[in-house]
Amino acid sequence: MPQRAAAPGQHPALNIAAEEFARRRRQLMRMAGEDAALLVAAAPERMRNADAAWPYRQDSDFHYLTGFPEPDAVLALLPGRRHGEVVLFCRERDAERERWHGESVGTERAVGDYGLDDAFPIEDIDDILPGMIEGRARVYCHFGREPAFDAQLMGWMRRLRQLRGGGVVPKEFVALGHMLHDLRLYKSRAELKLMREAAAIAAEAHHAAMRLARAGLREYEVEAELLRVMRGRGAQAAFPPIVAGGANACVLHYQANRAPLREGELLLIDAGAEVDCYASDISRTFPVGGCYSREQRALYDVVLTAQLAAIDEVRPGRPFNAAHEAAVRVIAEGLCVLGLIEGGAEAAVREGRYQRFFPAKTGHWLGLDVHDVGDYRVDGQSRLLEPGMVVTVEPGIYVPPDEASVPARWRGIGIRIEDDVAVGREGPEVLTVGVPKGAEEIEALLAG
Ligand SMILES: [Mn+2]
Repeated sequence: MPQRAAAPGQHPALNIAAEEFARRRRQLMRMAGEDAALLVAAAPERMRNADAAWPYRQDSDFHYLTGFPEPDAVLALLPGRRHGEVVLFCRERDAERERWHGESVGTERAVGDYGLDDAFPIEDIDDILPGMIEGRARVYCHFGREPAFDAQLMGWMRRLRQLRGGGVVPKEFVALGHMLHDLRLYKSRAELKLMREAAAIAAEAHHAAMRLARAGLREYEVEAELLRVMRGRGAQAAFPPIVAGGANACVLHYQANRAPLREGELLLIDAGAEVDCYASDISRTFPVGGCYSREQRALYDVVLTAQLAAIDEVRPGRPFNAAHEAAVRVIAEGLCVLGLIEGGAEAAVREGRYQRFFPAKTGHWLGLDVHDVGDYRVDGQSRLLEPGMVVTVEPGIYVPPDEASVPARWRGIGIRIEDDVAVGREGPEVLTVGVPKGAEEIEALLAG
């Protein structure tokens, strides 16, 4: 990926200042302690077939700590090291390679542009890194994820032992995830800014999709419209969009996107944009043809009421799970009132009978990953929300097309409404306000 020279203190092509990346690394080193080493690898390039690679996406942890965009790189954090604590191993510049694959950053520019202390060619890592780890008590890294990295790590330990006089091998390997992922859970102002941008672009894409969708089109034509808007704004899709007409909406992770849209059916779209590696995630469900039927509208209003009740729980001090519990209550009540489940709502919740129509959870952390990192429970208890955390709120009702326990008119209706919500000091901040979700607002938009 070509890199322009960066303005001082600023990453090239990034909205997050070099100082913020440096702060994250310092925080992590402080948590790990003076006698630790931390190793984080870039995402490997993955081949689709022969010499055609899958589109490259940097590893989120590596990005979080460096902003460095290339594969074939390893970050070593070495707290207290006299010659520099922050060391990157990366590709050296190579004219022949660049002729085929484009410009790379190279060790020289990496130091200046990314605020590192030192950079070495990745080819030399086996010779250099073991000596840097020597004498440290603990190594923090991910293991059991990338077989190639696991093997490399063991190789470095073997080398360490072979150092002149016999090197001191670290006593402990510690999983880096817990510490690092806890940092990633709290979004900074700059991160929230990127997430608002990712949300705004996804909102625009949903708008365009709503305007385009009509009977006779294929689901993939609507998908193309979503992608057109996202790519047109310089963003990527954060995940393959779900464009699910009619009963396809009852398949929670529907991927085929090739059925024709039919008049009178609902269309569920779940699509998000990614901006500088930060994701958004929006779902809307609207009628092909412009008007909700009576049954569709009844279920839609239940889901919307549940979603609003759940969003209201996204506040500092509330447990993560409170939003889900609020949504479950509203959905169970709604399903009872409409006669889709028998008996009282309380019993339906207690016995889990609502799960036949709402089998999912109401949300997840959102950030660099769509299903972002971070523990949902602490000491067995649902984690309390704090300012800077971001969650999705996405209740739904899905009546399977073969659900014999309900009258036929309800069958095959699938509805999800999803917004991205930041925990603000004052309360919930909905990042995805750009797309209407009231049934009448949506009908007005479709009529326009
Ligand atoms: Mn989601």
